[in-house]
Amino acid sequence: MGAKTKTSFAGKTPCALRLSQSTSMAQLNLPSSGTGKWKVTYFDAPNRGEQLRMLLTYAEIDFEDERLQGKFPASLDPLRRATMGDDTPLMFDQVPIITSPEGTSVSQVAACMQYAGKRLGLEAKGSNPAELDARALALTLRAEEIRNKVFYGCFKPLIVDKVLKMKLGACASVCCCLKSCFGTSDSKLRKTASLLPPMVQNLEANLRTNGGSGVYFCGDSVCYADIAIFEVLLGCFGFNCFDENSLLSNCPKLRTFMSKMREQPTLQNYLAKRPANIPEFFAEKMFGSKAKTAPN
Ligand SMILES: N[C@@H](CCC(=O)N[C@@H](CS)C(=O)NCC(=O)O)C(=O)O
Repeated sequence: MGAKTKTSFAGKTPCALRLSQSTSMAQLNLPSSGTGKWKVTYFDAPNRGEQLRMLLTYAEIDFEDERLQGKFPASLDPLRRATMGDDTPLMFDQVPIITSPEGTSVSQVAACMQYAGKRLGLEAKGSNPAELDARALALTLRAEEIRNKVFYGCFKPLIVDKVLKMKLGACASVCCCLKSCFGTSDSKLRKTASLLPPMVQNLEANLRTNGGSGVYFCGDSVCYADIAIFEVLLGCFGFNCFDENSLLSNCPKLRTFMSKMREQPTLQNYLAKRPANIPEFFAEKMFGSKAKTAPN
């Protein structure tokens, strides 16, 4: 295992209490190698794995926050199949993964959200649970599409720019030429940024067509999909090229959703500690100097 930092969040409800009292681990045929605590394994960054930390925090679970330290992606090597063989907890040599108190590890972040969400009582609730869960999973996968297209799409140029500047010094014309070869010119970046407004409009439509109160995305209460959407939007809104107020000006339901989520009592400490500008924070962490995060 690589060096890691463990961060515990003050939890009030031990997850063991949330397991069915009448079902033993043997009946469930679960591995018995768990630590008794939920564990999130991800890089020491507030990106794809962050929604899992937010989910467990929202549910007031005292979890192990395993943050892989060191260079990306080498810090993952100790956990990979090449190192650990079939004992690896990683199905696809990637993180995030979530590990249950009994030792079951799940890969693919949407599956992690669904698995932990359902176990912790944060499934989509209503009279048609199978349909609602399909809706929740679809929304969680949509959150990943938004992350891949918009968050990482806007983040890539920042990284390329930093790497080029580090490798090539201040040679502006070479950097400019390489940036356009890598597809990170300003026009391409604007094109990437232009993907978010229609996605936001579409989320508004999905709140409108939610059978419940229309405050959350599935039914009347917060489920794992709400956490996924909230977390990715917070990350995207951190880029300089986006202004949350104007993006949401004709999305009354999404505006209400964002403020309701921001007001959740169990997220208050977490949100207060979370960096306001995730792209800036991540770039600083990777490159250690002030970075401009996207075109204005
Ligand atoms: N589709 C996967 C994507 C996971 C993924 O790309 N993880 C990245 C970090 S964000 C990773 O582990 N990269 C290291 C590698 O692939 O070697 C998911 O939803 O979890």
